Amino acid sequence: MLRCGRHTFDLARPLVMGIVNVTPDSFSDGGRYLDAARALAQARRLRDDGADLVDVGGESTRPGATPVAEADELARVIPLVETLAAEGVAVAVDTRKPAVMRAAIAAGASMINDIGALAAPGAMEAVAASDVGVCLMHMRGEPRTMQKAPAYGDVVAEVRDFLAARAQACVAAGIARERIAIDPGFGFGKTLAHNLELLHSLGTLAATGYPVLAGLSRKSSLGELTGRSVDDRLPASLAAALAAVARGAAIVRVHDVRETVDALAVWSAVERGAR
Ligand code: 7PJ
Repeated sequence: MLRCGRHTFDLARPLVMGIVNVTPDSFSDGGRYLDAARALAQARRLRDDGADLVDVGGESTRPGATPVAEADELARVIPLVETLAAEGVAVAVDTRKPAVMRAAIAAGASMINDIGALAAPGAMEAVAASDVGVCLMHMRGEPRTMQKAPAYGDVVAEVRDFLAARAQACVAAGIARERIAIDPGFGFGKTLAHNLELLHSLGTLAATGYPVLAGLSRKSSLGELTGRSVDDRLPASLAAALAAVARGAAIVRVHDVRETVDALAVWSAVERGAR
């Protein structure tokens, strides 16, 4: 089970988290409203397509991205969380900022998805003071510079030990084990070789006992493997999602929810050996 506020998920079948980015349209004064309306429509579509969780993010964390101001992130994310939560959607909020976490939880969010694994001062306390779920992700460095020659001794052991330690710190801070998921953070300070080692050995992370979330959708590693541009990585993303689930991932974070749900329906039926 994974407990996320008023939503409790049975992990007997893999969960799908759909991605909604609330990104600014800077060349228009009406940008903020239009962006919000577009993000809401996208979130509803992902829900209708079968997403178990919708992940809302107001800060770009792609390699090379620069940080966003707290007020901007709040303005982008919170109205969307309020609307979706009121519609009964399980909303995850992708943020590293404690103030955004607190506002998101007050607005009805069910999960905090932190690429910084609650490292910011006050972040762990913000989650502990609530009953929402949390995804702890591993990242080496910072988005602006993280792809500049990341190096590890044993990437799988280092990522596992980091995540296990962060999860343990969360439990010590009063966050129940059933509220915690862990994520190796594909592409966050990792080369293609690192990502492949981590994906191949995802079972080592799953052996910690925490549900593992895998985010590979459209990522550049898939581009490196296939030679395809970001708009042309759906087949690669589906293969990556199935490979992750086959190695023990409990949750896949994807852009293409409808296609992923279909792929998982077939994969799961074969696993069961029955309809
Ligand atoms: C991830 C994420 C991921 C989690 C992003 C992108 C980059 N959160 N946020 N795991 N990736 N938990 O989607 O390409 O892999 S932003």
